[in-house]
Amino acid sequence: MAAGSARYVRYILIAFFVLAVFYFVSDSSNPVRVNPELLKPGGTTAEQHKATPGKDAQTPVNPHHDGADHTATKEKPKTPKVGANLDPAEYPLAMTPNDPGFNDLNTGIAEGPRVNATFVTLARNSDVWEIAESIRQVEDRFNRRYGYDWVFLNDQEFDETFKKVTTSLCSGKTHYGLIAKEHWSFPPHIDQEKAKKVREDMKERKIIYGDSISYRHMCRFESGFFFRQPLMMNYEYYWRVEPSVKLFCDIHYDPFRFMHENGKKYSFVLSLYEYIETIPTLWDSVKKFMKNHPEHIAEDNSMGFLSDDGGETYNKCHFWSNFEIGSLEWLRSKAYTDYFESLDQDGGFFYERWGDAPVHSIAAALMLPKEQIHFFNDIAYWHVPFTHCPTGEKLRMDLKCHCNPKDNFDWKGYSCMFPPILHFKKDILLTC
Ligand SMILES: Nc1nc2c(ncn2[C@@H]2O[C@H](COP(=O)(O)OP(=O)(O)OP(=O)(O)O)[C@@H](O)[C@H]2O)c(=O)[nH]1
Ligand SMILES: [Mg+2]
Repeated sequence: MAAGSARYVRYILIAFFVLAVFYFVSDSSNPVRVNPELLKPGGTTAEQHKATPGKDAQTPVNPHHDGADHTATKEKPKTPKVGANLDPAEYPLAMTPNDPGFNDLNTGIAEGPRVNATFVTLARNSDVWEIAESIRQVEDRFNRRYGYDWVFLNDQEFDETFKKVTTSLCSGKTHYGLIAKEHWSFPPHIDQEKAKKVREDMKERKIIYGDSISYRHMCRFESGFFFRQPLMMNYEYYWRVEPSVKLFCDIHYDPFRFMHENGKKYSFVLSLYEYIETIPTLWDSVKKFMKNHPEHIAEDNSMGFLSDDGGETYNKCHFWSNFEIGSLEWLRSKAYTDYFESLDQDGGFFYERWGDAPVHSIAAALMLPKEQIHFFNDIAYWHVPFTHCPTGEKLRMDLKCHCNPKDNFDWKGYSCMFPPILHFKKDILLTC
């Protein structure tokens, strides 16, 4: 009996021993329990990006951080210093490879001041996968280091899929706004019969979007209302992003800061001629506005970009507004809102098919001094069917661009870059 118990005790001890060995072996075979990204100095995850304050907060720099790699000693990662109140002079913009910080693309969140700015997208729920592509491009090439917010606007409620997909892709906070009916409908002064006849006629003449009511609401909304949506009232600058656009080069500096610190109010990457069938009387309306409001016309304006005969006729040149970085405060100014009200009263959004691109461009060219309009040569961009790709090889290599310079639209026949180069000579040649 005693010998039998001893044998049981031996079995139990052996079982304990085997279990202990098994536990230690399995534990040491999987030593990486921490996301390695988190061990890198300044390493980021989507969650960390979200936690990063976009504009107001100021977080202290780790006083022990000396720039060395402490991964091996598992020193806590440095907390990036970000905030609206930081001195821009201490964080110069990395505009060229010689500037400090140019090579910091993979060291996590960019330190320095932030501007009160947001991305903004008007979209339908059905645009979700196309806007997902655009967001991914913008985040990969720029915003993953900055965490700027993103505002989505729609004339219908956004659905859960749209919100879930876009929020998962954006590094900053996301906001979803429903557009008020009066900003997406016919104003009372529009004669419905007349507007209907125009649509039927344009359909027959096969004018693109000529028979569409929603396209007209979209153009009027982008011309006169997006910047006064309640969500947009929280910001001073915007960057417009449309579904299915591409960015081809890394952006090493903060374009919002560039705009703010250089007093720029409007910017573009592509300019071209408008389809005249869509705006036959737009210039007459503009001339009426200029006559009624000479006080809003800038002295050093860009009439030479819009007209080849001193303002008598419009040459159809405009900045392509599916890409814009601009000042919301300028769009909310009395000058711009007087301009929009005047055009809106004339009814061309519905009696013709005025696009927001010529509407914004004419306003910028007439009401802003030349030096407040900027051409971002280094932001390489595609919206079907046109590409802006910097032609300078060194710039493309420095910015790791993946566009073919032969696709660059700037010098092609339908582009308006030739007049702006002449007209904005001083600005463009010095800044690109
Ligand atoms: N919510 C909403 N958004 C719209 C509607 N129509 C267009 N949009 C958005 O308005 C912007 C411009 O519309 P697009 O259809 O891209 O117009 P476009 O750029 O002139 O034409 P494309 O060459 O087709 O891109 C895009 O961001 C669209 O997602 C609409 O009826 N409702
Ligand atoms: Mg588009």
